Amino acid sequence: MSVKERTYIMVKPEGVQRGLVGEIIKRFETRGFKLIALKLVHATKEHFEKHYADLSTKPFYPGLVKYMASGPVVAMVWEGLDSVKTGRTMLGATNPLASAPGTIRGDYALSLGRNVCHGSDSVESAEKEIKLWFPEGVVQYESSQAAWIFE
Ligand code: FUP
Repeated sequence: MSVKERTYIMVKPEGVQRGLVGEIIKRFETRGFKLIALKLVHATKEHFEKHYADLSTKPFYPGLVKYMASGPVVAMVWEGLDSVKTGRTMLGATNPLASAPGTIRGDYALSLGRNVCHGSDSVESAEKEIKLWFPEGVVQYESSQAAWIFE
């Protein structure tokens, strides 16, 4: 059964520098998700060490953290039916060599370490990531997406 949930989506530094922010926002908006938090932030290495804590034993972790802190990222929370799983499908496989055309990575990325966009991999990670990036909370508002649009 489909459930309404929230996911954390982040445009990575090269996505911001390449001017892909609007394109990524557009894909989530037109898919039918509701934007409930958004900011441009140049976060510290310490912040990314927390964000990627699950990967701390991996050999690529130091480079990943250094890269992610090298420039601003766009942090967003999107809400809607199955947003975590659908968000991952929209992103495509982690390694752009395997990501299908039509996905964000399949359309815009060529290398694993520069794969344009992050998306939570589970509802639990989404909750943790949303708390980490938006400790101030998210905005409450009625969107134009009337309930009858969705089954
Ligand atoms: P994803 O959930 O798709 O972002 O993938 P992971 O959490 O497994 O990896 C996080 C980021 O680490 C990836 F987006 C890119 C980077 N990475 C590498 O640089 N090398 C690897 O071998 C695996 C991941």
